[in-house]
Amino acid sequence: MQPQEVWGARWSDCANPLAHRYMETAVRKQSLVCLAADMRTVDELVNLVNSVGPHIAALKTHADMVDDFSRESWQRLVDAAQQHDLLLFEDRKFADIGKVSQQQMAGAYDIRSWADIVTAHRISGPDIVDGIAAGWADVERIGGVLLLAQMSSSGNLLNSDYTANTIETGRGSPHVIGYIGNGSSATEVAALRNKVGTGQMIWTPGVNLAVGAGSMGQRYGHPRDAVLAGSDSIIVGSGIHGAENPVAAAKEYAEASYQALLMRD
Ligand code: S5P
Repeated sequence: MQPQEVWGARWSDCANPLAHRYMETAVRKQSLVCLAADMRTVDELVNLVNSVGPHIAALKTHADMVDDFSRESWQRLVDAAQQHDLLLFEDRKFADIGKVSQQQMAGAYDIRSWADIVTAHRISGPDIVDGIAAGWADVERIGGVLLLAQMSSSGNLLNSDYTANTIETGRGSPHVIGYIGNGSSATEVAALRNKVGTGQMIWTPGVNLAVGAGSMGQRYGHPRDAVLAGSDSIIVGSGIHGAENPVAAAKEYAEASYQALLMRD
């Protein structure tokens, strides 16, 4: 099947080329899984990506939790992501003023040079998006921002007014490819989709085949329910890297998410 048949309005209405790249990869691999590769060493990261790579459509990192991060060691992960046709998504959750965010795209991690997607909070004001985009422009690259419109953790402060303001910031921005939604609640994802419309993506953490409470306030919903409610990518961490057999787990999440996409109107 062609991506436009599978994705319908999402394909035709999402203008951003990065969104199309993700959607094409997802169809080719029959997976909406973004792997949250929360590992502490580059070796572990590269091994995990090389084993589950065929079953995932994007790769999310937290570079600042990696003990042996260096520009040289990280290049091995960037190469692995490229080999598996994965957009590389640094979950930096920027939250400072625009000009500081621009500088934080550089620095020791030099996120601007290798990340295709980053996350940002809306809390400091709408200019954070321009700051991040300026960071990419400094190295003549273009990337996409996912704004945190909801969170999966219990007790978070992102209420529905905040969500509405976040969508207002992102709507029509050439730099905002979509939003992070709360995958643990199909009701919240559906409400977010309703506000966002069809023109931008929603990526959802807080999904696990074992639904319920996770550790330290994390909450989990079923990947199928998140996708049916309007999620375009399920962000899965421990469900895959914490499984006894990560490859088998990645296949299960891929199948659950892709079947749900095919069922979605
Ligand atoms: O609200 C959020 C937003 C994000 S990006 N809740 C989250 O859990 N995340 C991220 O998703 C978090 O940083 C982690 O990398 C991943 C969830 O991991 P899991 O092990 O709970 O699946």
